[in-house]
Formats: sequence, structure tokens, C-alpha cells
Amino acid sequence: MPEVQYHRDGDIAVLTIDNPPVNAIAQAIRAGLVAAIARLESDPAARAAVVIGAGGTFVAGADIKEFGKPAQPPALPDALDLVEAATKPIICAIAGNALGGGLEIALACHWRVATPKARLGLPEVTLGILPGAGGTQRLPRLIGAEQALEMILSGKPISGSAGHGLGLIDVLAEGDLRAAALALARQVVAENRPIRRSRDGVAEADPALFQQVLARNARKWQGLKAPFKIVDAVRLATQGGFRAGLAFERQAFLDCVTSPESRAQRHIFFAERAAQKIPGLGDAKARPIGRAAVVGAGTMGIGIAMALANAGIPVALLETNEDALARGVAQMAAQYRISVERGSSRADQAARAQALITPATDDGALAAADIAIEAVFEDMDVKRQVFTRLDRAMKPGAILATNTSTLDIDAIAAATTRPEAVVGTHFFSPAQIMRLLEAVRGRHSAPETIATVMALAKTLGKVAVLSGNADGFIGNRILQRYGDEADMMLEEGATPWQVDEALIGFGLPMGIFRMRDLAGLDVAWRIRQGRAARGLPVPPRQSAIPDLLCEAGRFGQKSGAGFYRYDGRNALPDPEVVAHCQAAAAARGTASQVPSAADMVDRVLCAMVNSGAELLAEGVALRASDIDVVYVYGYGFPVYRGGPMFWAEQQGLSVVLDKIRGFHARYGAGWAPAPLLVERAASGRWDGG
Ligand code: HSC
Ligand code: NAD
Repeated sequence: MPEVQYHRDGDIAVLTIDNPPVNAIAQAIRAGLVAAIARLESDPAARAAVVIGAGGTFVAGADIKEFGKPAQPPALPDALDLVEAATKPIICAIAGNALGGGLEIALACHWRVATPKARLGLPEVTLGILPGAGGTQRLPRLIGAEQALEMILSGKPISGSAGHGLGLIDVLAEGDLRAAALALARQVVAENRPIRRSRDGVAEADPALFQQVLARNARKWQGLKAPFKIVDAVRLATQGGFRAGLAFERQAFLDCVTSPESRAQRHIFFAERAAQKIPGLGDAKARPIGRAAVVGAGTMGIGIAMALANAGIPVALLETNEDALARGVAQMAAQYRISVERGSSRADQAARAQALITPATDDGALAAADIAIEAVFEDMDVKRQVFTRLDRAMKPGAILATNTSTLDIDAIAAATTRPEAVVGTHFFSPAQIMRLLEAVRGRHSAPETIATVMALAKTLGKVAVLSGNADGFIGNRILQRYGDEADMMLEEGATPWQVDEALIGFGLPMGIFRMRDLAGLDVAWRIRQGRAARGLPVPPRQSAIPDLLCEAGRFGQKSGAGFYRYDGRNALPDPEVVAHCQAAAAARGTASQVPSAADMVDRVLCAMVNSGAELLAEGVALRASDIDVVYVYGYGFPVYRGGPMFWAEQQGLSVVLDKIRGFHARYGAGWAPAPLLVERAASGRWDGG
């Protein structure tokens, strides 16, 4: 039962917020806080109070599960008004997380003590909302509008030490937190210090700041509501009138929390966590990963090595020969340089990470590794040879992972004597940046192997989603299907730039053709050739256009031309592409009828959803929300739309099914509705509930 405990330590009351695992501010905590303040005021033996979290962490914010449900008083802003107005000094003691409403509790207290590693943040923006319990009004008054805007708009937490530097934290507790907070409380009482209330501060700001921030982020905030409200709320804080600011913040919070964008972002919050729960793992424990090896220092190998090193894991980076190794190491050094130049990492951090990567050409470097991640050419024979070597060189209990994007994990595992230790770890490019990791379970992958890879992803700051060992896994299988559909639109007379513009209008950061140009068209070309060589059938809606482009030497951005022509990184429309599209249309006999922008978006999304439903039915994806996580973190699907499967539920599964039936009638093969979609359409939910 969540509660706020009230104890006394001599003449100081200690209020402990207790709601495991993260001390979220459920209704009982708000009510408990109100009651505890009343008790403090009427307790003659208490001269001040310390507010602290149970379980070694402060408070992770409002209980997100309550959002969208009827309000249960007392409201947090009202409870915090009482905290701030208290006539006895209140000291907040922070270890672990003080996030969202948690930090807002701290801001309403009169003094703040934190451990150097405490995490202080207002991550509401990542849920499509703004701080709703005074954060937009109190924080700027404490640390200035510019710093406050940065914290609230980025949603990123800062450390207790950084908070101390900004004046957010009054005292850093190097040792025992509770003792430090009690000591400060006693000092405040002994010195009879006047109570300091954040609401009485003045929020300093350069008046040009707000316009600059809006201009800088115009593109990034497309489709979002909360960041704009945040800017308005903080601007109000600089114009005086604490009450007016609070009233604005409350209304803006209510507007945002009921918006479809916030519902979608909350869906992704819980989806990300649901993806970590894998049935059938029993009590399998993740093995500790103290050292890693990466085999292949190409595009992906370098990124994976960097991701590991950035998380503090020493990595041996292996190549076939010294030349290839030197090339890889130079490229890696360049990546680190760029990350420092762009300000995404500090020079000392980059240097420390780089020093953790040891280049090698000798298999001896594999012996100490707890995991090896293979990122060599996408060729089954090469992969199998590498795995036979890994099997020989690695210690018992080590994990043997492959970054293959298309090959059969079981066939790779069969080249070893320990298939239970083999698993897919499908990173996305650039691997040191992209948050998604598809963990691919082979037929023999042991529960411990899966648990280890899922835990490793978390250590790397990534989100792992488990996929079955199927062609294209989750992400690329869906990409293949809607990519084909987009190609068909070109045969019908649309241009790549028209289709891309329609998808960008929906919220994708980049259209599908631009994205494929960036990834390189030759990769998929080789895969198609491989399939043809194995006698596999051509999917019904696969156009010849990408083949024609590759045959003309158009491999995408890297060759200066693909679906676009390139001037450096600038993608330009190219009439030659239109000619290839017309040639493909003529060969197939596709009727010319340029789809509308709305039709383009509908066809792409319905293709995604239908394909997603097939993956669910096959058990390749464990749940619909896993597919959403894959698309948001791996393919830039707009988070405020919640992923394709959530989008479908919001549209109505029966509405989507009707559209798919319409496409089936119009285009025939390739558009047969997935049986699972037909089955779930009536309930309107993928989980059938
Ligand atoms: C907020 O605070 C709004 C305020 O401004 C107040 C507004 C009031 C307005 C009133 C107007 C009238 N709630 O992540 P983990 C669960 S918005 C509910 O695996 P970790 C989580 O689902 C909030 N549940 O652990 C999971 O449950 P499961 C702003 C929450 O150690 C379990 O706890 N705060 C929850 O890797 C463990 O979570 C945030 O956005 C919450 N707030 O990371 C912070 N937080 O086991 C959100 C967690 O059933 N939380 N759960 O799956 C986090 O970032 C991470 O959970 C932590 C811990 C970093 C805290
Ligand atoms: P790449 O061609 O850039 O790099 C492959 C590297 O492996 C080369 O440097 C090569 O010298 C090295 N290599 C080849 N055989 C080796 C061996 N026996 N031992 C050690 N090193 C060897 O390829 P890439 O794009 O980095 O792709 C690597 C793997 O990652 C492939 O399986 C690919 O399908 C997969 N993948 C690629 C992407 C992407 O976007 N590029 C994304 C996800 C997965």
C-alpha cells in the first residue's frame, strides 16, 4: 500500500514516500503528503521536516497509469502549494531519481540536498505533456529561464552535482543522505533562517530567448504540442505572476494529457517496458558482460564497438588483416571526433571510450570476452566460418551473437558446438546512436542467452525487442512490404519525391525513398538476387524499379544517384528515375493513376499493419506493442503516433480492415487481409481484450 510515513528524529519530522518500485505519486501518496504537512504543522515537537524516498530513490514522478482516468483528488499542484506554504522549514533529500512530479516536490520544498549521482529531471515532454505541478514556474525562478527551458524541453535528467552547480541543489551529500538532510534541517532551525520559497524567486531571461528556441526547433517539433506549451509557460514565469503561471501550466497540462499525441507517447513508454518481459525465460539470469569482442570493423562493427565502449565495456575489435583494421580504426576515430565536434559527447568521455577499444587481428583477443558480436559481410559461408572460429576461441559460457540482417540464425548456430549460446543482435545504423536492438531468438538460444542480450541492451542505453528467427525479423520484414507498395506507386506515375513528401507530412523524419538511398540500394538488390538464385518466388507487389536503378549503377547516395540524384548530401529530383519507373510500368502493364497524398499514406500504413498482423500470428513478434517499439526506435515512426499497430487501433481495426479489403479488391494479390486482423477487427484490439 503506497504511503507517506511520518516519523520523528528528535525535533525533525521525517516524511518517507514509499511506493515501490519507483515511488510514483499515486493518489495515496498525494493524500499522504497533505496529511503529513498538516501533522507537521500541528506537531509541537517538530521544528522542521525532511522529505525522503524509501528504497534508496526519491520519486519517479506522477503515476502515469492514472493519466487519462478521472481525477482523484488531491491534485499534486494543490498538495505542493501546501508543502511550499508550510510554516516550518522543509528539506528535500534526494538519492536516485527525482523525475517529473518527483522533482516538482523537491522544488516546492524549501531546501534541497542530493547525492552527487542523483538524477534530477523533468521528462514530461517525452510523454507528450509538460510538468503540471509547478515545474515550469518554480524551476525558472530557481535556475533561470534558459537552463530551465533546456531541462524541460530536452527531458534529460542532470546529476545532483550538476544541479548543485546550477543552484538547484543547496547541499551535496557525499556520505549518508538522510544524515546530511537532518544536519541541514537542524542548522536551518538553529540559525533561525527565513524560509525560502521557490515561488518568490525571479526568473531571469533574455526576452529574445523564446523566439530563438522556437525558431531553432520548428522542424523537430512538427506534430508535437507539449514543447510549444512549455515555451509559453516558461515565458510566463519570466513575466511575474506566479499564480497566473500556475493556472496556465495546469490548463496546458490538461490539454496535453488528453491529446492523442500524449496517449501515443504513453503507449510507447509502457510498450518499451512490456517488450522486456519475455515469457518462457523462467528464472534465467543475465550473465555479467565484463568484456566484449566485435568481429568486423566495417560500418556496423565500428558502431557496435563504440556503443559497447561508450557504456564502459572493454572491446576487442577484430579484422581479417592489418589494413582493414587500420581503416576501421581511422573511421572510428573520425566518428568520435564528429561526436565531440557536434557536442554529443565530451572530449574526455570520447577519449576514455576510445581507449577501451583494442584493435586485433588475432583470435587470441577473443579468449577473455564474455560476448562476441559478429558484424562481417552478409554472407552465410563467411558467417559460418567466423562462428566456427568463435566457437573454438571463446571461453565456455560466452555468448556468440550475430548482427546479420537477413540470414538464418539457426544455420549460423549450426556451425558451432554450442547453438544454445548463439543469438541475433540486430543493431541499426549508426549503431552507437540508434536506440533499437532486435534480439533474435534462434531455435536453440538458451533463456540465459536471451536474458543476457536483453540486459546488455539496457546497459548500452538501448531498447531491445525480441524477434523470432524469420526472414527480415520484425523491422525489415515490414519495411520490405511497404517498400514494395511504395514502388508500385511509382509505377502508377507518382514520383519518389511526391511519396516521400506525403510520408513526411504524416510525421516520418524522412521518406522511404530517401531512406533507402541512404542505406544503399545494392544491399537489397543482392538479397533479391540471392532469393532468385534459390528459386524463391517474387512477392506479388514487387516492382522491377529498384533492379533497374541498380543495373544503371544507381546505388543510392553513396554512388551519387538512386531514387534521387545527389549533390553532396542534397537529394534532387531526377527525370531519369521517372524514365525507369515508366519502363517498369510498361513492362508490367501498370495503369497510370497517380495516387493522392492521403492514399499514399494509407497504403503505406495499411501495408505495415497487415504485415505486422502476419508477424504476430506467426509468433515472430510477441505482441503488437513490440512492433510499435521497433518502428519508433528503429525506423523513425513518429512517437506521437505511437507506432503502426497503435495507429491502427486508434483508427479502428475494422476501419483499417475495410481499407485493406478495398486495396485487395483494387490491386489483388499481396493485399489479402491478414487473418489475425480479420479476427481482431471486431474487438478493435490486438490483444483481443
Ligand atoms: C509527471 O510526473 C507529471 C508531473 O508533472 C505531475 C503532473 C500533475 C498534474 C496534475 C494536473 C491537475 N508511473 O523503467 P523501469 C513503472 S509525468 C507509473 O523498468 P528502471 C514501470 O512501468 C512522469 N509507473 O525501471 C515499471 O513497471 P513494470 C514523469 C511507473 O529502473 C516499473 O515502474 N516521470 C512510473 O529501468 C519499473 O520501471 C517519468 O517520465 C511512473 N511515473 O527505470 C519517469 N515510472 O515493472 C518515468 C516507472 O510493471 N520512469 N514506472 O513494467 C522512468 O524513467 C524509469 O522508470 C526510471 C526507473 C528511470 C524511474
Ligand atoms: P561492411 O562491409 O561495412 O563491414 C564488414 C567488415 O567485416 C569489413 O570491414 C570486412 O573486412 C570485415 N570482415 C569480413 N570477413 C571477416 C572475418 N572473417 N573476420 C573479421 N572481419 C571480417 O558491412 P556492414 O554494413 O558493417 O554489415 C555488417 C553486418 O551487419 C552484415 O551482416 C549486415 O547485414 C549487418 N547489418 C548492416 C546494417 C547496415 O545498415 N549497414 C544494419 C544492420 C545490420
